[in-house]
Amino acid sequence: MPDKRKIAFITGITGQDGSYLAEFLLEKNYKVHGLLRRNSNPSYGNVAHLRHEIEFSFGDLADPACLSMYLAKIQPDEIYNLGALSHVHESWLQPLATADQTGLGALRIYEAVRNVTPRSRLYQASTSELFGKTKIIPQNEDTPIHPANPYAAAKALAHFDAQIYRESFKLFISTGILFNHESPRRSPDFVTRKISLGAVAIKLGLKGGRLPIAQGGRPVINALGKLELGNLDAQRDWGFAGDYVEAMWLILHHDRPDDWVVGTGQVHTVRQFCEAAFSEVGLNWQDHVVINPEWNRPTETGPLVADASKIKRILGWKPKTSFKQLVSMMVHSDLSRLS
Ligand code: NAP
Ligand code: F7E
Repeated sequence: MPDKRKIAFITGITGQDGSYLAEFLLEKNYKVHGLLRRNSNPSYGNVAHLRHEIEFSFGDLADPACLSMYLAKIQPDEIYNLGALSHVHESWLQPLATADQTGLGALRIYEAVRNVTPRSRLYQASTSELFGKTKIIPQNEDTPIHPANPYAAAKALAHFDAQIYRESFKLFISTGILFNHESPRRSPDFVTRKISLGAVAIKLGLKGGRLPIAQGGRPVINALGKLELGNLDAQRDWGFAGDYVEAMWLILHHDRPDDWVVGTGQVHTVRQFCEAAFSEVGLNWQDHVVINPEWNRPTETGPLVADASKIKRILGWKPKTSFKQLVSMMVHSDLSRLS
C-alpha cells in the first residue's frame, strides 16, 4: 500500500519549536523529515525522544545543494523553516554567521522550493524582533519593520524575500511573526530558562559540577551563589511554545499565503518573571539576583506587544497558556529534572 501520509520537512528540528512542531505533526499522522546538522558527536537535541519516528537528513542551511537534493527526494507537502542562529545577544558577536544562517539560509530554501518543489507550502519563522525600535504599540502585520540588531536584520531579509518570492513567483510562502515563546525546552541562553534553572539550582543548593550551564557556557549561578542578569526592566510578550506551533500549522492551512502576527498581547518585565519563578520555589528573588552589565545589549528593543487579532479572527487561534502557568511549568520541569 502506498504511504498516503502528508509529508513535512522541518529545518531547526532539534530546537525548541522544531521539537513541539514534530510532536504536533506526528500526532496528526504526518511523515516528518528533519534537517540535522552533523556534529562531531551526533546530537538530536530536543527530539532525542522522537528519533525513531523522524527521518533525518544531514545538512545545513549554508548548503544550497543539499537543500535542493533533499527537497527532490522528500517531495514535502509542507516545509517549516525554523533553522536559524536565533540568539539576539549572540548575533552581535557573530553578525556574519547570523546574516548567513538566519537571513541567506531562508533565501536558499526559497530558491530550492522555486526550482525543485514549487507546489510545497513553506512556513518562514519571522519574529517580533522585526519591529525592534518601533514606537507603535501594539504591533500587527501593518506595523513598519525597524530592526535593531543583527539577528533582526537577518530575519528582515528573510521576511522581505518571503513576500517577494510569494508575489513574484506565486509560491505559497507564509510568515509567522511570532513574539517570544518559551517552554521547559528553551535553551538556557534565553532569559526565561536561565531564571527557571537559576531559581531551582538555588532552591536545591546545587554547587560546582552539579550546576547546569547557562549563557556564555558558564554555570547558571556564580561563585557567590547568585543569578546574574542584565536589564530587569526589559519587557516581553511571552507565550508557551507548545501553543505557537499550532499557529504555524494553521497558517499553512489557510487558503492563501500571508503574514500573521502571533502572541498573547500581554507584556511582563524580566523582573516580574524573576518574581514569579522564585516565588514558585518559595524564595524572594531580590535575595538571589544580581545585575551583571555584561548581559545588557547595545540596543534594547520594545516594548514589543502583539496585536494578534488577525490570526484570532481568521484562523481561530488563541494562546491557551497564561504567563503564570508558563512560569510554573518551566520551574516545575526544572525541579524534577534537577532534584
Ligand atoms: P532554537 O531553539 O535556537 O533552534 C534553532 C534551530 O536551528 C536548531 O535546531 C539549530 O540546530 C538550527 N540551526 C541553526 N543554524 C542552522 C544551520 N546553519 N543549518 C541548519 N539548522 C540550523 O530556536 P527556536 O526558539 O526553536 O525558534 C525557531 C525559529 O523561530 C528560529 O528561526 C527563531 O529565530 C524563530 N523565532 C523564535 C522565537 C522564540 O521566541 N522562540 C520567536 C520568534 C521567532 P542545532 O541544534 O544543530 O544548533
Ligand atoms: O531576552 C533581557 C534581554 O535572550 C529577553 C529569541 O527567541 O525572542 C528571543 O529573543 C530579554 C531581553 O530573548 C538577561 O535584554 C536580561 O530584553 O530571552 P532573550 P529575545 O532577545 O527577546 C525573539 C522574539 C526571537 O525571535 C529570538 O529568536 O531579556 N535580559 N537579562 C536577558 N536576556 C538574556 N538572554 N540573558 C540575561 O541574563
